[in-house]
Amino acid sequence: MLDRISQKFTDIFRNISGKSTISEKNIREAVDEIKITLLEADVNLRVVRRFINRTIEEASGEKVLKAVDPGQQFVKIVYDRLVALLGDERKDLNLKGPDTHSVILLMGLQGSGKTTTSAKLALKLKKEGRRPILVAADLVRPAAVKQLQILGEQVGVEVYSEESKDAVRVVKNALAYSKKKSFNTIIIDTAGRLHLDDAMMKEIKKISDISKPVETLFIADAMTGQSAVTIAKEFHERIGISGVILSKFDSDARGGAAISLKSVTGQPLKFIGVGEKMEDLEPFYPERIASRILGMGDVVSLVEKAQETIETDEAEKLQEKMKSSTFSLQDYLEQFQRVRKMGSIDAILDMIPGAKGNIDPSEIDQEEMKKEEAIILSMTMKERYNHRIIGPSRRKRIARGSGTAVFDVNKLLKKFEKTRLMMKKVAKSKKHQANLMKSLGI
Ligand SMILES: Nc1nc2c(ncn2[C@@H]2O[C@H](COP(=O)(O)OP(=O)(O)OP(=O)(O)O)[C@@H](O)[C@H]2O)c(=O)[nH]1
Ligand SMILES: [Mg+2]
Repeated sequence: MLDRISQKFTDIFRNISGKSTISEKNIREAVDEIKITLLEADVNLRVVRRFINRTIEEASGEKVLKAVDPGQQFVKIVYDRLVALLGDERKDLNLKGPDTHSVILLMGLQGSGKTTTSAKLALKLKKEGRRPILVAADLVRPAAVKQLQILGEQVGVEVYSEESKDAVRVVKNALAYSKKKSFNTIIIDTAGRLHLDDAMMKEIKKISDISKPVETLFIADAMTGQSAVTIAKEFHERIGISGVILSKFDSDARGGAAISLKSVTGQPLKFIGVGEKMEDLEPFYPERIASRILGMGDVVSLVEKAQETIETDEAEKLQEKMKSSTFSLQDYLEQFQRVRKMGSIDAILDMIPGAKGNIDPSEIDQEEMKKEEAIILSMTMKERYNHRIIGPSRRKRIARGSGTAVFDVNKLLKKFEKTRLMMKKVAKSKKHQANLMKSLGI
């Protein structure tokens, strides 16, 4: 996924970071390379131009903070611009409440992944507690209805179908049926064509008029790059789409469609298809994709989030504590609480470059964290600040107070001691953020 483009960006960034100062010329050179990279990735030309101009503007005007590595500053500018291009914030489906009907209409060219995505969406929404039904409104391709029925069965969602050639009528009947059977989410799979044609547009327009979808989603095949983008735009102009799902993103090394879609159509990317299995549908997060494209993990947002949650002087104090070995169980507890503020463990692991391979998420047991937190909360302040006083009888009391066993208390104290030692080392060597996180046991 995005291998080729992220490799190029990694090379460009390696070049520019590592420089202690950057000149206009360095920026020009890096920007030129970025331009070539984006064009090679099949990003829309106008999008590239705008992106490059804004980047130059910001990079030249930017007051590079003394404390911050200028190369990093440049990377941050490129990252921020890319996030903006990808749509800034995550946009979820706009569905109505469970007591009313929400229609989701899927459209796109032949083979773009409409049928597969319909079933994936049905599964996702079912898991979220909605009552979805799939409607087979592709009556053009002979095996289309059967395909949807098979997928529907696989995800355990009913499929509405009729022996008919009139897709508009099928949809009308499906709506009545759904109301009667109290399905609240109606997902309509429509026919694709090899090219845009009037008959297809007219049919979809009619289906849209009678079903009044809350979401009209264009399924764009990531592999087709710019042509997917041009066609999405056409669909938006003629029918009006509310969002895009980018399918086959798992096979996309270039990322051109992902980068251009939002800015060319004006409509957000809502999901990405990342495989052929029914579970292979992921929410589209502009920040995560930007980081993947730039080949840097979510490191920028990790740093930002860390800054948000840890006040600067607090962070300094923590560093001091780590170095001087005064890091206490109370600090350890506060780390847990901070981690929680930063989001889930999985989200944090996603952000740390290299962590995915090196840290096994299953080792980071959220239940374990809760347990450890309960244990520390059962200690007195004196114990939290000086863990050495926690002898056998205190351990027994703490275990009782936290609803755990003495074994758990012992385990936590051992882990804490080990963490302290590692932190001391890390703080001294000012190693990578990932190491720090690792030593914190997260
Ligand atoms: N790797 C990968 N394959 C996908 C993805 N989405 C769909 N496919 C595959 O793409 C092919 C076409 O998918 P369909 O869902 O049949 O596409 P469609 O748009 O309904 O096609 P028509 O109904 O013929 O217009 C199938 O082989 C799918 O398994 C995806 O996200 N990743
Ligand atoms: Mg289909």
